[in-house]
Amino acid sequence: MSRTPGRIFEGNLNAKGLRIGIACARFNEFFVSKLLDGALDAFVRHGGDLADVDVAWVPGSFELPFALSKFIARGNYDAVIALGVVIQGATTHAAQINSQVSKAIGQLGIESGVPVLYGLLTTENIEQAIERSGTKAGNRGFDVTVSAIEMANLNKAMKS
Ligand code: INI
Repeated sequence: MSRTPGRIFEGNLNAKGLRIGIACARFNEFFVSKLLDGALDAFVRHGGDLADVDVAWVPGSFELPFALSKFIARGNYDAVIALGVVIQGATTHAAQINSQVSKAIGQLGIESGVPVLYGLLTTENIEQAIERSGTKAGNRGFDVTVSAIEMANLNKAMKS
């Protein structure tokens, strides 16, 4: 017996008319600026208008949830994205930032009703950061922006 579901909700990858806010951590800016380049490239290549992207810079990844919540409070974004790079050092500092920030970002996404996307690189070393910010493992900023476009459109679809 074949089963037919009711409605199936999906977000398309068309960024035309979407507005997004991108929070960027200045710590490890060398890599974060590459992630931002990738994010803007993805948005434009999917039909978005650069003028519809706002960017907020914060000192480090720990401050990303604050900027995301400010974007959300402005009320005019279809999705918001966090970009940061946390590289493990000799202490547990990076692990503490990662756990705090991933929890806070996840919580914002659940509570706000606005899609919140996690575009942080959490790497063991600089080489892994290089690989994921525009070289052999792609560009995490590009990938997370495609997901943001999909989630923004899914959110619109699920409202009707
Ligand atoms: N912030 C990062 O974005 N990446 C890091 O690797 C990092 N490390 O390793 O220290 C980092 N620290 C700064 C932190 O995010 C805050 O800006 C700072 O603690 C002030 O609150």
